[in-house]
Amino acid sequence: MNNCRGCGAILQTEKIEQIGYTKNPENKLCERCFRIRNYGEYKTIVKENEEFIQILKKINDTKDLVILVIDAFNMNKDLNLIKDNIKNDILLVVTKKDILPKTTKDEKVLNYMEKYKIKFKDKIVISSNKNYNFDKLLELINKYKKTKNVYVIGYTNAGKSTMINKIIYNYSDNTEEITTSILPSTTLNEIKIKINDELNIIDTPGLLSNGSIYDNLDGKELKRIIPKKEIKPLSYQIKGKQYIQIDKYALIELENINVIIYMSNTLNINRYYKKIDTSFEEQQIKINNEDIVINGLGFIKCIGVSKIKVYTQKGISVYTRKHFIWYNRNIDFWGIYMENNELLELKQYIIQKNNHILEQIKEKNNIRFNALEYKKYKTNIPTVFGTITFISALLVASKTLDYTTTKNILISILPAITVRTSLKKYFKYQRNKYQNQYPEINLETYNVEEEGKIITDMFEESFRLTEELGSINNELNQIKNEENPNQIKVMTLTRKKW
Ligand SMILES: Nc1nc2c(ncn2[C@@H]2O[C@H](COP(=O)(O)OP(=O)(O)OP(=O)(O)O)[C@@H](O)[C@H]2O)c(=O)[nH]1
Ligand SMILES: [Mg+2]
Repeated sequence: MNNCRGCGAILQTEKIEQIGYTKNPENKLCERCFRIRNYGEYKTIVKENEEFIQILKKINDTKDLVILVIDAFNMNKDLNLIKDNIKNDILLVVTKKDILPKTTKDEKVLNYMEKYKIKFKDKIVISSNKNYNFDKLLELINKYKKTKNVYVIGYTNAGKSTMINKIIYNYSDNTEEITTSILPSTTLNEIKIKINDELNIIDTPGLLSNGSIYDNLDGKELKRIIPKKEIKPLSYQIKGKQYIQIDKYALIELENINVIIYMSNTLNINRYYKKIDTSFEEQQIKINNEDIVINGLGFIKCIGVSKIKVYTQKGISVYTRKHFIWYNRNIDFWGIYMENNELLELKQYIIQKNNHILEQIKEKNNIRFNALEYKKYKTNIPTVFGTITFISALLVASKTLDYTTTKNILISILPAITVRTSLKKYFKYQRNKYQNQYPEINLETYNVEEEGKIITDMFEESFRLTEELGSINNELNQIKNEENPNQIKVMTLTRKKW
């Protein structure tokens, strides 16, 4: 009997419920692959890691190059199973880059992989969906392969088969296609694909991750949990005790900490100020500027030191790791405060970079935003707070409003007023400055009515600016960790506040 060309299972005509079943032994695909491809119907298969370990051992007996595929969004806690069983040369491929925020740099992602303590021949970041970096990938495969055969291994759902399909499509006359799907254990056995006379790529079934949320879910739910495109992170500043409910999958109890949630944007994520009842199992975690990973669901970047309670279904693995993403798009403004001489060089670099961006902005003959200059015009928060408190006190005293309403109004308008007042001051300064530089444009025509629009423009520019400066921010954060943690403060205001 032949193997199914979609999943590798041995074709059989006897047992409908078992893998590899097909009505007609002449078929190239089993019934399950046919249904996944033509009707998007998923059938879960329960596999054991033991089978996979046998495959690893077999690979270990060869000299063949191994490509280890890791899902950038759903990385593993460790890779001990692979480390213990494979001594071949390994090329590391981190895939699904398209899901990470655009500002995430490949280099940073690859450096992060050092934590696995495996000596890779080389490392590369790709995206099969965006066909990103495949020429380079093929170059590396050709450079490091010792024989014609190259094995592709990794955890289930990492994107191994999708990557191989892209290689076939890009570089081969072969028209075969391996079955891929959102369900774990899509590939069931080895599948050898001839790319050209010099190269065969061998797909393998994926390892199962312990305690993954994937295990308990059907195809429909997996589609909601697994992000398909760039995730837009959600930021929360938690004051006191608050609760964040992540759809029906998790509840998190937080206290005095800032968090940024990196999860699929199709999930319903809500913040509550009162305790929510849950039948889920509690896990307590001490956090010191780390990520919390909920296996399969995503991760939460925690900025601060605190104790956190995570409630999930029994058996789901929840653990901490060092921050994976240093910068998120939701940050509107940030100011850098540096005192130390050792950081002067870096400061120079920022100013240069900033000037370069300013040059580009000037080219457009427009009033735009400069984060470093804006810093000088930032309104002092205590001043605004004091003013508003005074007005509120008057309102409460004159019985116009009650205390709670006043407090809520205060909290909701304070950040907006602070930023707006600062922007107005900054805007005025910019107008004068640019009027001198560009006498031919009559900046006075930007009157009060238009100011709103211009401020919006400035925000747009500031998003781009912060994105550019985000990469510098990475470096700053690293220096901050290694040197003195108090030397740099990063001030953030989130877009949501507006
Ligand atoms: N966004 C995004 N999704 C991807 C990418 N590559 C694969 N996927 C998706 O990830 C899921 C799993 O892909 P597969 O190629 O079947 O994964 P696999 O590693 O072969 O999984 P098993 O065969 O179960 O071991 C599918 O829903 C793919 O569409 C990518 O580059 N970007
Ligand atoms: Mg597969």
